[in-house]
Amino acid sequence: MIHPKALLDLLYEQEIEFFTGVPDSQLREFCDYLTQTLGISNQHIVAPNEGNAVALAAGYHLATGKIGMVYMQNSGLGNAVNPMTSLVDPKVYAIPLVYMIGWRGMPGIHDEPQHVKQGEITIDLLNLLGIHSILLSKESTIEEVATSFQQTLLPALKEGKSVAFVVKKGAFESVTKYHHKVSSTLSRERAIELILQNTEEQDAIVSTTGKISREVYEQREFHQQGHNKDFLTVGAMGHSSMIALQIAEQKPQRRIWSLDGDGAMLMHTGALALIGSRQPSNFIHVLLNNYVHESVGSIPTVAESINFLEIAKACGYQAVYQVQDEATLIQTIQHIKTELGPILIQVNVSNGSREDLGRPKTSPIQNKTDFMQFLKGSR
Ligand SMILES: Cc1ncc(C[n+]2csc(CCOP(=O)(O)OP(=O)(O)O)c2C)c(N)n1
Repeated sequence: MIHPKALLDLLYEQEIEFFTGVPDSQLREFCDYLTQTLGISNQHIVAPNEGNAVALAAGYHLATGKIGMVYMQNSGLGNAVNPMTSLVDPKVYAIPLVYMIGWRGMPGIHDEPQHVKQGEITIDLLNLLGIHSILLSKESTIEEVATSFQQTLLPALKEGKSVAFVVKKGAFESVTKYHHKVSSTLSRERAIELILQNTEEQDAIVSTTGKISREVYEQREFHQQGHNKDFLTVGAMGHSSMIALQIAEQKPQRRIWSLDGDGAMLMHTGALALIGSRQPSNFIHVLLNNYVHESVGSIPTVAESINFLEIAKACGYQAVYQVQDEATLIQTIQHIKTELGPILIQVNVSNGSREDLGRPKTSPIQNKTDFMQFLKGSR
């Protein structure tokens, strides 16, 4: 195992002192240590998406001549491939970067369905991208990592190529957990429970990636309601509101609830502009805002420094609401029953979740089949 400090020291020796990315649970110790040591600063920026992080590190290099590090879960490679191939690649600007990539869905290790394909192709994809990588695992020592870094990664960086640390589960020693304080006392799961219990028979739910979808699933189990009204966007972070938008347009007689997180909404904020421009009157966007990427730790998003309500209004949403207690949430849900969308309800929720939160037991295909059957019922 490697202590995050030892790895950071190794990077500092090479003057790698700029860090940006989107957090991952498999990189939790590293991200926590980084945030504790550097805060959110001009040395450490949490990017809206992984492609943005690559571009930030490219800008850093242009301005300083130095190399930056981009951290991400391997699912973020999808967001990053475009700037990796058409910006920093040696065939374009040859801007060297060091990636740190959490390897979910590693073949041979059980993981959730959304990680399986990406896990299978991660190493091949890095090879295709021409990125030299070294594996960090439970068995790794910092001495070995330092040697491989010197022997294989450093020469590639000097040629303008990018390199990667690919991180298996348990590679990092534990550190003090970073916790970002949020003032709300309403839990995200309770807010989800209240929403699900106050929707109408024909309403459909599309929930975002991470614990929001897990909590939707658990609340349906708890209330013995079945899962056919909910589409759980288990992967494709940041895209669930677009799934919801098209369902709303194709099923105008139903109300469609898009349950989003602040991290997900920031990842692809252009979605708000499209929702506003399409004007679906049956679309209710719920932002469960805890100001952090809670599903993978407690690293903050930039949600605290922006106003989602104003953004939604400017994009053309018909009405926007902000709530932070149970009574107001219920009142708002009742109130909007006669209102036309698109509507945004920002629910300020606390930062945290149940230790024993489960994972969906139905497969994604089963979820899709049941949900489509439910939607068939009426327009
Ligand atoms: C493209 C991509 N990057 C990163 C992840 C890892 N990931 C899963 S959930 C999550 C955090 C989501 O944060 P937010 O939308 O604010 O919801 P919260 O967990 O705080 O409720 C992250 C970073 C992912 N699944 N996909």
